[in-house]
Amino acid sequence: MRCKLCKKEAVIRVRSFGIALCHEHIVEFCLKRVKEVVRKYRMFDKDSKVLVAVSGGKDSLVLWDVLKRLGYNVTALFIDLGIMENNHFQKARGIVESFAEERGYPLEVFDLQKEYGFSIDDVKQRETRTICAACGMVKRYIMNKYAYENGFDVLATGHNLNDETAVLFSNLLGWRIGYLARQGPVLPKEGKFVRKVKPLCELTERETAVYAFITGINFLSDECPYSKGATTLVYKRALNTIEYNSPGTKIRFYREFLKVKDKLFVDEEKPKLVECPSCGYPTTYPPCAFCRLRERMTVEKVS
Ligand code: Q46
Ligand code: ZN
Ligand code: ZN
Repeated sequence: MRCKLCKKEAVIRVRSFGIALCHEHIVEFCLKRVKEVVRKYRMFDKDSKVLVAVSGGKDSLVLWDVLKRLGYNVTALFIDLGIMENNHFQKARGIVESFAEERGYPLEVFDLQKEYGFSIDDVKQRETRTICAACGMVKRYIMNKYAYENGFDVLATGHNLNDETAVLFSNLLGWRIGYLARQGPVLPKEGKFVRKVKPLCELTERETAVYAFITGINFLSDECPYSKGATTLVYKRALNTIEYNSPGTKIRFYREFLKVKDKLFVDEEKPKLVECPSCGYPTTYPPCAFCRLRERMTVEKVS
């Protein structure tokens, strides 16, 4: 298999485009795709202050690296959630810190335990609900608050095409109109909710993996110990099977959805946002979910 552009030995077949690329040109391909996506969806520009949420996993580190190489004004935020099983967050934090140090990229670390007095392990021990729902809510709250209070114009996350199409597939199967109306690579700013973007939304998991491998990105390959049985995996597998038989399906599915979405899906039941009396951030049911969780965690610790 030879590279379409330079005829050197290829390392990947980009099936959706029907081309094979060598190690140099797949890196170029990823950079170009992100640059085009950022421009096409008007995510941000060279003057914007961008905060990238990093977890130590492949995609967020790839995103951070790609945006730096493209010359954007980027700072990364790592949230230490305090998940101790398998030393998960210790390992993740070490990887992110070394990544930043080796490349001279700016990094901020937010320690949940230090700042709020509880960790995700505490929540897991004391709450009966699914831990990922609580953890996801905590992460979204902190990322948004951090971005808002530190003057960032936009918050970027490492969701790739596989993630986006899996969510889209699941929302379509359940006809979740409100979610469909809101899904997309850009979520505009709304009051104290900062603008949120997904610059990797047109790159597949395989493409980001090859990018990470070729550019020498050392990432945390262990899954979070609490992630077992995520339902999106089922949708990802189904879409991979379809993609294998009909290359290009995923990217068409996503792009065509974005073209028709505003005509087909109207979020008529969009919940009204009010200010949380405790922290001042927007919520649908005050006090906000974060403040309620924080209250429960602190009260239970004291008693
Ligand atoms: S960190 Fe948190 Fe994830 Fe772990 S507990 Fe679930 S949501 S799986 S991306
Ligand atoms: Zn080449
Ligand atoms: Zn609140």
